[in-house]
Formats: sequence, C-alpha cells, structure tokens
Amino acid sequence: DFQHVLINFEAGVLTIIMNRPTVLNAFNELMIQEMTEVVEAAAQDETIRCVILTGAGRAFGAGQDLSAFAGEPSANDSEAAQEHLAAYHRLINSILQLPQPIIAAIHGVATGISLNIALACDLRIAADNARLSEAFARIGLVPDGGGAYFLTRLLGAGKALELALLAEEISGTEAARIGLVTSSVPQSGLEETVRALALRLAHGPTRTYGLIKKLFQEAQDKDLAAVLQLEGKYQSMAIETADHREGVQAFMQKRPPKYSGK
Ligand code: T3D
Repeated sequence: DFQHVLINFEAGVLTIIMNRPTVLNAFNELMIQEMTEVVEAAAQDETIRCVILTGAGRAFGAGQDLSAFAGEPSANDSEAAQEHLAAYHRLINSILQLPQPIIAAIHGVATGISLNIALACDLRIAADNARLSEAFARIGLVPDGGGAYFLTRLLGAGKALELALLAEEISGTEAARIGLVTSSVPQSGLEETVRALALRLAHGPTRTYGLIKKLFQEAQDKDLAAVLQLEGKYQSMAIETADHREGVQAFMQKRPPKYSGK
C-alpha cells in the first residue's frame, strides 16, 4: 500500500497515478520513492504489457514540492541535494529501462521535474488545454531530471534552450505541434484516447517493444556503423520471439495476429 501513488491493473495495463492532488501532485521524497518502487516492480512483471502514468485531480504534476526548498541554505544542503537528485535519477532510469511501453497522460499543469518525468516516457498524450512548462529557471534552477537530454533530442537544441530559458507555459496543442508530446486531444477525450492506445500496445509484441526501446536508446549516441551492428544484435533477439513467429503466421494465414508478449 502506498501513500502517494495509486495503482490500477486491468487488461494488461498498469496505471500509475501520482496522488498528492492538494499540491497538484508535486513530488516529495516519499512519492519519488513509491513511484520508483512501482516502476521497478512493473519491469519484473510479465503480465503487465503497458503502463500509463498520470496524475490525480486537476493536474499531471507541479514539479518538486517547493515547501521542502523554502528554508535558508545550510551547510548540509549540498549533500542532501545530491541524495535528493539521486532519488530522481533512479526514478528516471527505472522509467527508461522499463521493458514495457509507458505512456504519460498529461492534463492540467505539467511543470518542472514532473514534465521531465513525462519526457522519459515513450509516448505522451496531452489534453489540448494542458499547461506544460520547464519552470526551473523561474525559481533560479537549471532543468534537471534529464531535461537537457530529453528536450534537445525531442525538439533540437534551439527550441529546447528557448523552453528552458523562457520557462513559459505552452498548451498541449502547441506541445504536440512542436513534438514535445505525441499528440493532443480535447481534455474530455484524454482518458479514453490513452486507454485505447494502452490496450493496443498491451496486445502487441511486448518483448519486441522492449528490444525496440533498447535499440533506440542505445542508438542515440552512436554512428551509423555502430547502429547497424546494434540492430543486428536486437533483430536476432526479436527473430527468436514467439510473437515474431505469430506475426508472420498471421500474415500468411490472412488473419489478425494474437500476440502473447513472449
Ligand atoms: O532537484 C530537484 O529537486 C528537482 C527540481 C525540481 C524543480 C522543479 O520541479 S521546478 C518547478 C517547480 N514547480 C513550480 O515552480 C510550480 C509552482 N506552482 C505554481 O506555479 C502554480 O501552483 C501552478 C502554475 C503550477 C498552478 O497554479 P494554479 O493557480 O492552477 O494552482 P495553485 O492554487 O497555485 O496550486 C494549488 C495548490 O498546490 C496550492 O496550495 P494551496 O494554496 O491550495 O494550499 C499551491 O501552493 C500548491 N502547489 C502547487 N505547486 C506546488 C505546490 N505546493 C508545493 N510545491 C509545488 N511545486
């Protein structure tokens, strides 16, 4: 049982709900820890074929809980800050290493570290009226939680720096236009859209999805020769999957494939 995270498992889809709605799901240490625990456990559970990350109440998340930052700096702060950041890093890494696809469903505010955690997910669907911002500079901080990494890769260096320096809110519609999120939909249709996408992925070749994720992550900093080698490695693993055999058989038999995720 968790204090700040709700989970729901249905039809192969695990929904993780950040649950501190009175502070718009701002992160405290316990919520970081509980989310990491849930994501790390999901990675080991083959019955989970897709994960959704969302927020309770009227927001996805308002970033770090700033009440923890309100005191005067003290001699211990630097060490405490490093530990605190390490907890975020573990969460980000657990999301990146999750073998199953993970979708962030973004409504209301998604700011600071909450937005960057959404950027670590594989797909992001936003309500068209969502309010996304790299708010860090507004409180004199640099983007952390992998912001510089994710933003530059998704948007290119120029747009990424613009969002980080100006720290302004953009709508879900604008976020979809610039490629910060996969797509935007009216808020009333967000839940249904994300559920349909999650179910589609949950019926897909889960092991292959995991291999695709690894291949694309590892390809980020490689040249073509190295990527060609990497894809050979992952393709030979994909060829071994039951779902690859099923996909080919289904094609030959002119029927829809029935993937087991194995
Ligand atoms: O190293 C690390 O720790 C990682 C670093 C991370 C840094 C960041 O994440 S930078 C971003 C930090 N977040 C912010 O700067 C956002 C602060 N919040 C706001 O600016 C506004 O709340 C919003 C623009 C997000 C939403 O405005 P609005 O008017 O819709 O709602 P509100 O009334 O301001 O907020 C509702 C309640 O949530 C309110 O509490 P109250 O007055 O009802 O008791 C508000 O104080 C609380 N809340 C919102 N955000 C936070 C928060 N409480 C603590 N920390 C928050 N981040």
